[in-house]
Amino acid sequence: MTGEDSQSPYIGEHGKSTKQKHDSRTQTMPFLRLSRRAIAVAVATISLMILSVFAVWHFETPIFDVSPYVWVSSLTTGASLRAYDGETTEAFPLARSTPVGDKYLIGVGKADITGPVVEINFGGYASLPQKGTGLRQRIYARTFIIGDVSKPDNRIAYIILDTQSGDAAVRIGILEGVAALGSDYAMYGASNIAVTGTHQHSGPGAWFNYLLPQITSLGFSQQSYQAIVTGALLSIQRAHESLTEGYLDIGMTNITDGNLSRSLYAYMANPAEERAQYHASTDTTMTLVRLQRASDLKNIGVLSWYPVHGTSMLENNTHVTGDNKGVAAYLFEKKMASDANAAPGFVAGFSQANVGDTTPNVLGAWCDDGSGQMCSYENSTCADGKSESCHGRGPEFFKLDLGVSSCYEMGRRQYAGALDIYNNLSISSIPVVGTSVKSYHFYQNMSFFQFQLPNGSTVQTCPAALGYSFAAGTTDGPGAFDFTQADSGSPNASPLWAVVSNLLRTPTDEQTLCQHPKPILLDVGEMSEPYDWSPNIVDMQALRVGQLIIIISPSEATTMSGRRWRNAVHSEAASTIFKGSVDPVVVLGGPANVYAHYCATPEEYGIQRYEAASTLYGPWELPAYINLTLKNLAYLAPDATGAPPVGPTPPDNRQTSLSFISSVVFDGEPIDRTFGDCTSQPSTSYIVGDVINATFVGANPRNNLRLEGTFAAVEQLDSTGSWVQVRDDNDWSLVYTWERTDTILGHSSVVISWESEISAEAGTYRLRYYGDSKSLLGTITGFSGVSNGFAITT
Ligand SMILES: *[C@@H]1O[C@H](CO)[C@@H](O)[C@H](O)[C@H]1NC(C)=O
Ligand SMILES: *[C@@H]1O[C@H](CO)[C@@H](O)[C@H](O)[C@H]1NC(C)=O
Ligand SMILES: *[C@@H]1O[C@H](CO)[C@@H](O)[C@H](O)[C@H]1NC(C)=O
Ligand SMILES: *[C@@H]1O[C@H](CO)[C@@H](O)[C@H](O)[C@H]1NC(C)=O
Ligand SMILES: *[C@@H]1O[C@H](CO)[C@@H](O)[C@H](O)[C@H]1NC(C)=O
Ligand SMILES: *[C@@H]1O[C@H](CO)[C@@H](O)[C@H](O)[C@H]1NC(C)=O
Ligand SMILES: *[C@@H]1O[C@H](CO)[C@@H](O)[C@H](O)[C@H]1NC(C)=O
Ligand SMILES: *[C@@H]1O[C@H](CO)[C@@H](O)[C@H](O)[C@H]1NC(C)=O
Ligand SMILES: CC(=O)N[C@H]1CO[C@H](CO)[C@@H](O)[C@@H]1O
Repeated sequence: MTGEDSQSPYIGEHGKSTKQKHDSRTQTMPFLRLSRRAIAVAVATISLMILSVFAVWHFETPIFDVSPYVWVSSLTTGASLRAYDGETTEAFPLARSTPVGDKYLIGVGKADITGPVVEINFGGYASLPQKGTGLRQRIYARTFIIGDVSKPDNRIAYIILDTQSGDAAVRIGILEGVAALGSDYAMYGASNIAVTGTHQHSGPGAWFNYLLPQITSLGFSQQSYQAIVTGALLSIQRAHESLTEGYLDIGMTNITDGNLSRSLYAYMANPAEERAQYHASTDTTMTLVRLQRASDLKNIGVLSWYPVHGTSMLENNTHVTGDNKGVAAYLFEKKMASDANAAPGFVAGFSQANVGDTTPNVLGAWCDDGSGQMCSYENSTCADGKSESCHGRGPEFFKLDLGVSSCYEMGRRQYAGALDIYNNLSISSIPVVGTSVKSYHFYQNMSFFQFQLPNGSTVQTCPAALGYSFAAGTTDGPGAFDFTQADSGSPNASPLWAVVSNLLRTPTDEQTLCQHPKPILLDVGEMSEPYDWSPNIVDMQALRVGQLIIIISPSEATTMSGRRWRNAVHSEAASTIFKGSVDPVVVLGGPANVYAHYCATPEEYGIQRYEAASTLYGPWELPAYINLTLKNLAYLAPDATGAPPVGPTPPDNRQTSLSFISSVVFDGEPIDRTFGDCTSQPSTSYIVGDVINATFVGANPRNNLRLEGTFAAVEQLDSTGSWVQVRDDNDWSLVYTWERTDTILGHSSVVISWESEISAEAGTYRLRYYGDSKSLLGTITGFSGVSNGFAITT
């Protein structure tokens, strides 16, 4: 089968033998007569086959089990106001009613990035069976542009993607796209565009630049990649076109029920004196910046940072969502649509922070083996000594709805915290002052990068490698193999993986020593066939607006890593850039620009739980990131000129990536039916809170992503007798599910399911489905179908 996704340049034509290289590493490989490239292709294929076998064991049937539920009417209540958590900065200045900060150029933009919602593996859990079957909530790019009024070329563009992370391929695509927009956009580029991900785990994958995260998605999908890049560019254009003068104000709050440490055992390895400086084992502070335009003092957006994993939607969910941060943004934007102080087109950005060891599964990790026990503290195992039955529980886990209700609740908590801050900003805030807007960016090669620790010792980082505990996964998504966390490296662990790991690459002695005490499972940084498995080159970037400094992290920094990094920047910036004039506010955003897995502290690294096993560049990764950030901080000074050397160019694998993803062949209509026919009608009446379903003759949604549009809609009959659309794909309550019912004849069905909210108005409604079918000749034709009307009563 050929199609847009079937680029396989290394199969067949390039598969012939090339000259042998007999170094110490290839000699450990059993297939000496094959080229390394052929071996790599074979191994990649074998890995996929092995993974599919495991997949069949783990998931016998397509999973879909969304219990009807009614969510809290949180839009009006919110949480009670909480005291500001003073752990990061000084107290608020006095109350005021007019802006006192400096003026900046400000602009916000939002655009749809929802790629193929079916038949594509989700990015995040790296779980082969987790392929999309539909959509609960569209995902977005949200861009915040801030510029210097007097030097308008000095700008930053902070992009938040509802994706697992930033990525090297996506970043290159965005930079190319911005360059093509012409001279109006000449001030945006590598230095000042930050591409961050919310770290959700329920969106289409297959857009990653490097091979390792492509394995479960069967390679690279041009369609999935392009949806993100196109939407990100549109959000930049919208933000750029909305630029106007305005003010920035910072507020903070303490959201104590929004996260939990999922690796407390590792956290406790950090020095006691250091831990004693903090009241909790995760950061509970949300920092929020409000963008207020000067013309009418209306607010155009908010941009916040709060650390919590986007793993509320569980590994067995197969509907696209923005996870808890997607919910928070949805609720906030919806609330602002009727807020007198908010401008039309208000954009709410909920950005990820030092997320590494946090979990939204705040009730802790439990063994689903009938024992009623919590998982072990040290290595998150259950009575059988394995991690597979250990699962973190969200606040509404008992609903057994694949995480839907817990996700909504964890999003609501962040929304409520942000709203608290927002509502208080007119009373008190930290106004952003100092007109300069600065940034720097460079690429850093992490392979054997030597530098000095503050105590003078010289240490180095290493080529990327993943330890044994990587394969164990986490309590948010346990690994499918019998690896455990905090593994000593002499495993009873799956011999399969040991074999695959040796086939792939035996680490050099230098690498083994460098990564010590990590037992290396996958020496990904030294594997470049058929193309690089993981990044060795990372993006180092920081942005500054007034006294706000944003560290852009390529890795998921753990709680303590984020604190050390922020504190180091805070004290250096206070004494060098600001010279005591104003107290800097330092936040960390990521994972951004490239996905460089995790960043644990050296002490946590010694424990080798998942986060440390996934700290790619060895024990000194965090000190290296801090060294590189501080060394370049002077580029953020008001009078700074020039830029750091660009550094080595990372590989661009967009054209060379393998793909085993098949494209849509065709869609067929059952006899006597046409696309869009409603084959199962809703009842004639319901009570608010009921789940209302309709089934339609469907077609594959990959034929047309309907970006900026919708697959599903609820229409209400208004007083003039017209049908008005009142819900669409953006609404959490409206769920689109696609199912292939006959592969040979190309039949499929679509269920539109409205989990009507208790706040829904009484009235007459109907459900509509928008689809696009593909003929045998490849022509794609749009259609829509509608259900009978039904009444909702209170
Ligand atoms: C909001 O303002 C009130 C009164 O000044 C204060 O008590 C409360 O802590 C503030 N809340 C936040 C989130 O800043
Ligand atoms: C933040 O919340 C935690 C947990 O309730 C509490 O211990 C801490 O004192 C709060 N921080 C501040 C500054 O109030
Ligand atoms: C989904 O996974 C959770 C564990 O994380 C489990 O409790 C639940 O039973 C699973 N649901 C289905 C339908 O498999
Ligand atoms: C990165 O550094 C390693 C070790 O010094 C070197 O072998 C490699 O060529 C470098 N990569 C690039 C792209 O410069
Ligand atoms: C970073 O390391 C270099 C040596 O590579 C050293 O000269 C410098 O002092 C270090 N910077 C910081 C801030 O630790
Ligand atoms: C410097 O600190 C590192 C990390 O704590 C430690 O391993 C090393 O021994 C120290 N070096 C000296 C000279 O104290
Ligand atoms: C997990 O931790 C327990 C308790 O420390 C220990 O007995 C067990 O050996 C550990 N398992 C592995 C595989 O490391
Ligand atoms: C509605 O459709 C969904 C998705 O197919 C299904 O899980 C659910 O059971 C249906 N609910 C009702 C009330 O028919
Ligand atoms: C470390 C910490 O602050 N943990 C809190 C996380 O959230 C739960 C409730 O959801 C609290 O009970 C914990 O104290």
